[in-house]
Amino acid sequence: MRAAPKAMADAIRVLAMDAVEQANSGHPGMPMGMADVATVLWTKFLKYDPKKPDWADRDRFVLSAGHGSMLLYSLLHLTGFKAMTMDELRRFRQLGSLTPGHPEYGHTPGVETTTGPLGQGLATAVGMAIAERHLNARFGDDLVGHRTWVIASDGDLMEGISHEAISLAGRLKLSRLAVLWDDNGITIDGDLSLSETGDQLARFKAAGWAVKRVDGHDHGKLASAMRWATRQDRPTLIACRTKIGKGLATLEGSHDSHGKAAGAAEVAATRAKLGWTAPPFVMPDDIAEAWLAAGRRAARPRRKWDQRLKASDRRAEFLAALKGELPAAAAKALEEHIARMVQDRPADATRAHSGAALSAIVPYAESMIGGSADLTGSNNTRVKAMTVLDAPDYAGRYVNYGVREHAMAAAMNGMALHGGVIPYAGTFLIFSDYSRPAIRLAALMGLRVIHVLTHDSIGLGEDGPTHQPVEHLAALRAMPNLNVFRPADAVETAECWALALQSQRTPSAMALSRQKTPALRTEPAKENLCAHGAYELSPASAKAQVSLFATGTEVAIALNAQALLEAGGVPTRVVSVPCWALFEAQSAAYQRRVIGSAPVRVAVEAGVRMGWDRFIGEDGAFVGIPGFGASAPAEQLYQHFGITAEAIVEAAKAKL
Ligand SMILES: Cc1ncc(C[n+]2csc(CCOP(=O)(O)OP(=O)(O)O)c2C)c(N)n1
Ligand SMILES: [Mg+2]
Repeated sequence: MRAAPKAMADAIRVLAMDAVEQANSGHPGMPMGMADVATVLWTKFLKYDPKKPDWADRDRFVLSAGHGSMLLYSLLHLTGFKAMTMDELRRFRQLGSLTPGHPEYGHTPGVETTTGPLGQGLATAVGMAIAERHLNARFGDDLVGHRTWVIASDGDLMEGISHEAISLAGRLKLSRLAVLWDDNGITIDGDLSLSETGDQLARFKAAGWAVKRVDGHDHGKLASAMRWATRQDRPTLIACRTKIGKGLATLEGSHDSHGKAAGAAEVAATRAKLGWTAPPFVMPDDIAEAWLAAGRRAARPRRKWDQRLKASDRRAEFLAALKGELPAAAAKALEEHIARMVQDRPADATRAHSGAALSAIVPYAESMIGGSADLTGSNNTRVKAMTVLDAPDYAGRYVNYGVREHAMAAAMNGMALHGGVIPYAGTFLIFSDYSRPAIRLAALMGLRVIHVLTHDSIGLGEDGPTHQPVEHLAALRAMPNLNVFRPADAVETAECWALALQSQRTPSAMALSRQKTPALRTEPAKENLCAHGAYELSPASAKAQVSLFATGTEVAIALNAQALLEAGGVPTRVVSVPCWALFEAQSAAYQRRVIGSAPVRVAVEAGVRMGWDRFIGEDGAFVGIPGFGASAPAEQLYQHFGITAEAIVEAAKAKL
């Protein structure tokens, strides 16, 4: 006997309820409420292959409401993702299981992105949809043609990032993006009306989406709505009217079903109500088989796709793009650029050096997709070879993200997750605060996403303290698995770009200056010196009495201080520290050598001291900024805040 769709949806309900019960922790309400929507999507529309979770042309499914993780884990188990055994469901939320509290990318096969912070999944999905359209334009329908489906909750849509994400998606007419909103009118504190009276459909419509509302428990109507979504020329929102905890004996529709175990009595009563007689973590054969059959059906398009790929004359190029390695020609172009910079010794802002490095690489690295949050001219992120990525021809490689830093950062995560493209984009360093939650997810997921963060200090001048980062380097450096680069000249900037592009499992933040700074690396090097994170740029004339540590534009100031100290008979060395995280990855012996044994250590950075004691010790001297900046020309500010060669000399001498 074939299992009915309702029974298939109930299978999700019961698994979610039982797993949360077993863990005595988790969120049964959302998976139970959205079980019907998910059943229709995963049995009739979603293109995926449980046997090959990373098949390139699969549809992307994003559970933006990550608290409903049991919905996704149940689907993965039921449709036949091998790793997701019943035992893993039984071990929901336990150490080392494939079923952590919220879905984690890279941890669980079939999980497309890490979700949990509400709104992130939705914005990430926008990036996936951008990548899909771009690669479709580059490689054609034969190789790339899939959809991105999102399940989002009230909370996802209340978050500010949702505004940025949906307006960007609407502007780009991302017709392959569909959002299934769990329109249950409930959040944790109770009725949605406690905190929301807005009209989501009107909001999405205003942003350029096609919208529809359906009964989220009516499989027929859901299927019609999803079919409708696949025929639109713009992104689509389907408001699925649901009851949270649908099926629960007494808690159905109540916010009490959002985030805790229902309790033994409720679970028993619910089993009775659903007519579900199987014990926990046992799936009746007919239902198990119906789900596995759905998984096999969903995978059918893959065999045809495999044949098309085999026959394609773009096969090698396509696979290389997916692999994400930089073409040899691009690496070579960057090396030649570095050699040129050593010769030419340009004195300019490091943001300009970054633009020059990009001009050298981008023509040879077709997978790189640039952009800026409305600061293109300031970030130097667009090179001549790039045309704009936009509807209807998505072949361009430059995204006008608009003033949407948060969605930009999340969209870049989506692009990197999608694969086939290498995203980078710019804003001011100060506004990394606006994109930080997405940067954190990139670090957690281990994604190659490159943030170009210009105007990196008081050196930006007259825009004043609202625009002058002081704590941002420290704050970003605190984040695990994020490489924060602050290069000092053209050569270091190009070296840092090389490192960022090579770091396939680590995002990068490039802190770049607005103001000019002289060329410092004027001798050819045998290797990428920035790869060590810190290195001795200029040795002392004799046994060093003073070690100066500096980053970015302050390295040149430290070199001037070194000249003054040396002239005064104090042997002094200068260490450039372009990337703390890479320095921490060096051997202990290398670290000791670079920190050195000079009795006096001084660090120079136009920011707060936090963290610098690692280099200079508690009794070291710090030349930087203890508080906020000020509005004035850059040179005056460096004088005003005492970040000068003379001040460094004084600080060193006071310790000698
Ligand atoms: C950025 C962020 N803030 C807060 C939370 C904690 N949180 C998890 S779910 C939720 C809201 C629940 O309402 P809804 O999104 O409608 O989900 P439902 O209860 O309907 O499943 C909150 C505040 C979070 N996960 N992310
Ligand atoms: Mg809700």
